[in-house]
Amino acid sequence: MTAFIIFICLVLLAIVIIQVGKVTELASKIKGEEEAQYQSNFWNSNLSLIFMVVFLGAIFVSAYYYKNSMLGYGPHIAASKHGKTIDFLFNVNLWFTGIVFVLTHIALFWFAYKYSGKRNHRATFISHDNKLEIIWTAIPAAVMTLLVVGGLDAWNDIMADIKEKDEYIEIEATGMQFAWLLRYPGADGKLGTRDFKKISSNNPFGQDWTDTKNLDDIHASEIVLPVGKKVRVRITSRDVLHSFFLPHFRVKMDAVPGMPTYFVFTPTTTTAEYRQRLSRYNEWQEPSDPKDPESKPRWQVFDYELACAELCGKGHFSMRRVVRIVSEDEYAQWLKTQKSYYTESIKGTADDPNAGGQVSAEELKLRRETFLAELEKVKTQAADAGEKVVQLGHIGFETGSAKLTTESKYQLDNLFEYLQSNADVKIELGGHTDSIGDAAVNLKLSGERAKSVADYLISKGIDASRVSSKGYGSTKPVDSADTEEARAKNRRTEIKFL
Ligand SMILES: [Cu+2]
Repeated sequence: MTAFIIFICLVLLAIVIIQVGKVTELASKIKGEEEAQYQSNFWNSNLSLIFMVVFLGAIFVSAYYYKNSMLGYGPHIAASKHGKTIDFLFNVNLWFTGIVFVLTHIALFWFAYKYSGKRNHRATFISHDNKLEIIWTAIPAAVMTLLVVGGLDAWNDIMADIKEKDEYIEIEATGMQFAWLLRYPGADGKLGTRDFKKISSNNPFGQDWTDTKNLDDIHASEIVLPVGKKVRVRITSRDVLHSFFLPHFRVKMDAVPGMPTYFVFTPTTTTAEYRQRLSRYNEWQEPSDPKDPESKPRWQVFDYELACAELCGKGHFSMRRVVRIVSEDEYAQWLKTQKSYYTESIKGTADDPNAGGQVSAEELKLRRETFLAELEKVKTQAADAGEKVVQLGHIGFETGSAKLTTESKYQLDNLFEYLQSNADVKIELGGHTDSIGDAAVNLKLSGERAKSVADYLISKGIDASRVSSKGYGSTKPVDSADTEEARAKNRRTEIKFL
């Protein structure tokens, strides 16, 4: 029994010895791992400090490197009045967030370095600190308020509509898949009314041709604007959402079907000035066509552009339009070369509800001025210069009849007015036809037509003794050629001073 107990004791002793060895081994193992942990903490904290320097450095270097490609920097300063405000606000925000960004990143990596796990270091624990809470709530709140109030103020300024006394140009941009349709108001300065039901291939805006404001409206293929003048763009859409975007002017406004929007801005830099500005930068000296080193440098072919900033479909990219900012003189000249869409494409066609009976106020004014000047010139010409004859244009008769068309009354009223204020003038109205048809019939019709003109004037109150009429038929052609053009010239009514 004693031998058995001794044996058990020896076994237990052996177990204890083994266990103690194991524990020692384990303890030393743990000790080494901790050492390894501290070692790794040391490397991580130091490397993160290096990372911070490289990271922040790269941010500053890349910002500096690309500064000439960013709107608002280098050559890309805003080309509109409010654009400068927007750029300023962007910069203020960039500075505030930039400073915070840099400081928080420095703090983040510095803390990781400074408080990395080290031997004999213990973490402390802060449960709550009122002062700290107040500081980090109050400072961001104050900064945010400053930014928001400043931004709101600028926003109200930028989005304000035209005021009553303002002098401005109003143009219209209509987005469609896939183009911008551009409309100018013409000489009267007013855009005519539209009705979507009237939209057709001949009438892309759906203009109402019975509205005289529409008659001088211009359809333009590019935006041309004078520098320094306030512009109001009326923005609409014909189909889906588009967005009217002039990046260089910091103008962006959605074009919403059924809901016209607008944007008011004042361009401050002409295209030529902007190109000049770009020419001072090396990257703008590169050839405009990368495949052709002989092509013009990029700055010379630069143009402001209108884009669509809404992904509106497959052909979205093709909505680009060129925008040209020019001097006031150049603008006036360009405007003169633009033709009224009504006069060019609608007048006299089946789409014209006026059938020539309605003429825009501007055109009437022009007709009147030219006509009165012509009358005055011929009246005062030297007696030996031959017969004093003026063509009475812009009047017409219904086919085969002596009945005057509605449109005729405008020019007849001008003549009436002239006779009224020149009491010494006596005239003969001569009717002329072309040589087509029976000569006797032509003679009779020309006489009747001249008479109906005379009758009109007499009915308005001109003394019958001052206005006579005579039909010449085809006996006095002004052009004897056998062409339709010549015949059209020969069909005429003349005013002869007696
Ligand atoms: Cu679009």
